[in-house]
Amino acid sequence: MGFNVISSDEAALLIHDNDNVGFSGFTAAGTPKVVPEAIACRAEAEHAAGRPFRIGVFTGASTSDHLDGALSRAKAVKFRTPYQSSADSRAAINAEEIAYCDQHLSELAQMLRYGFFGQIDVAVIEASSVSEDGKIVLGCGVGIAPTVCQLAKKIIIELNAHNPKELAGFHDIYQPADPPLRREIPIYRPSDRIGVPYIQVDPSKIVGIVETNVPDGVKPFSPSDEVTMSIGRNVSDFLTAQLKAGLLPKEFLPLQSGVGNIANAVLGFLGNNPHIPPFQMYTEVIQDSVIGLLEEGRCTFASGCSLTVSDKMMEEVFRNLDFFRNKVVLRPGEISNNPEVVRRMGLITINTALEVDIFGNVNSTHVTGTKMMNGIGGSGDFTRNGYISIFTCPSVAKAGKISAIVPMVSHLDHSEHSVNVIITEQGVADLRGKAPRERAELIIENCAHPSYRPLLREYLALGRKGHTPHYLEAAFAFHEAFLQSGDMAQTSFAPYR
Ligand code: 0RQ
Repeated sequence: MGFNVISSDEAALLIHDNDNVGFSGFTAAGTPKVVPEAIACRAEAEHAAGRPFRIGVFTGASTSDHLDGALSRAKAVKFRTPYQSSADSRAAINAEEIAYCDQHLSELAQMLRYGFFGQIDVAVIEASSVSEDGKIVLGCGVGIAPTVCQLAKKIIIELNAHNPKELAGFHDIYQPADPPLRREIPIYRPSDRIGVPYIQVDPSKIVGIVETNVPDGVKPFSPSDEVTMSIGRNVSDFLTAQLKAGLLPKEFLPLQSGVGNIANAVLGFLGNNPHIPPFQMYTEVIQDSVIGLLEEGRCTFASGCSLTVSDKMMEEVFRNLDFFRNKVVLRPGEISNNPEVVRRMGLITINTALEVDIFGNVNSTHVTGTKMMNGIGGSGDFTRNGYISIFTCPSVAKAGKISAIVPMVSHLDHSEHSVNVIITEQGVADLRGKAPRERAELIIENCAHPSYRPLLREYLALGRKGHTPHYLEAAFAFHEAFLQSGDMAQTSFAPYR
């Protein structure tokens, strides 16, 4: 190979204080592993020598501890976008040590091309292979890799031998032209391929290849508990009823589901539901449960931005790459999450809320309005444009001391105008075509935990006459009670009566 093979420490020396660095990957899948850790060590050494060293970090979505964890602990991150889910990164963001821009995932690549975030100095890309003429075959996640490869002055490749060469053919790399020249994204079915299976770069930009052999390290799911199972069952029953009522086409519609245990349980129930025909997925993260559904033929095709499956499941996929090659496609985030495609294909979207207010507004990101949890991720890309947009969450958190259903959300990510259906373990509130007071009654009676229903009914009764019957002085009484006593159940509306 004509490229310079260098160590991760040598790669880290190619990155300078204040650089904007774009990384491949989406979740832990396809995220570089050894170069970010070497950058973290370099930052620590620079700080010990009394010199500044902090970079801007741009990724497709969340990463792994190799990246967000290591760089945050080393205090090496100045700016971060668009999404993270690392405890160390979260702590630094909430301590205001990292400036975090919580961004719709589908929009970041185009915003980088438009120049809204400044110059990308270096791209660090995990690859399965790279050819002399600059064709890069990625690992298991794509994210913003095509765009940062195009924009960066220098490209560092982490060539990960753990990825089999046969991953070639799984990716569909396509970048839309920018306005005013953009045409429609020509995807009409989840299985449509519109690009090429590699990223083409100018080989002279590749300044070094770092050889590795490290798995993505995705953790397996914890077994579903009763609450998660009930949410999964409620989603599945709701969609079956929609089919029976003729409100969904009889062949069903492509599904998007968020990440995590709830999404896993939902997919499990849909897979086992004989009333739901075999379906396709057009989603961002293809997780363990989807692999099982593909094998069983319950899911016939999965389009995503990453194969985020546990190491054990990944071995299964790697053993059967020929089976999966015709059933899976990995796309850049701006295509897997593209609002135009989501609207055209009519996706059933299922995402997770932290809290929901009685009028149907959703907070997916902030605890008590101030502390960032992870970020909006792709939930907004899908919710605003889906055929039916569903939000799920347990009705209470922290052993019942927090109600997920509140009078007014303490932060707004998805407004009542975009949210169609709320589903908790208690039941379903179908908000379509309902006025605010009707929505409130449905959410309180069907979704709130029984122990919080009297308080929520009391708030609604307090509300002033108007289209949306809020009582602003008391709108955050649940949150204030939690901040003061650690328990939302201590809320009292007596002062407002
Ligand atoms: O706390 O971790 O201390 O136990 O929040 O909650 O119920 O385990 O659910 O892991 O799915 O996370 C919204 C954060 C939910 C996530 C969110 C506490 C709760 C627990 C986690 P512990 P659960 P999850 C996909 C698309 C972004 C939007 C999206 C998320 C912890 O799903 O980031 O869907 N979504 N993006 O106890 C305070 C409340 C709470 C609360 C729960 N109201 N107040 N704490 N918790 N409700 C992502 C991508 O784009 C890749």
